[in-house]
Amino acid sequence: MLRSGVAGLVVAATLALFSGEAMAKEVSTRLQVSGWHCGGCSAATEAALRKVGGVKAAKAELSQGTVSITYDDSVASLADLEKAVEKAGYQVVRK
Ligand SMILES: [Cu+2]
Repeated sequence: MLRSGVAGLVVAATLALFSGEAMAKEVSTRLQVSGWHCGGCSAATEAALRKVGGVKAAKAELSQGTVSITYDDSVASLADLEKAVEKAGYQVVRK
């Protein structure tokens, strides 16, 4: 009785974990950034973005002047990402 109760709890916790993951909405965006001069600039921008809550990945393309970001849009907004880029000292080019 006790044993099956514990097993049931473990199953419930596992299910909750999986459903929580399925509910997180991951979206990707690419921002055009100006003000980069070298790889240090793009790396600093990536690092700043990765510190934003909800951001899963940030990958800068120095030659393109872009940074691709994957984030959970129930946690972070596009405005949060732009703010992080600007706080790092660069500008987001809005098309
Ligand atoms: Cu630089």
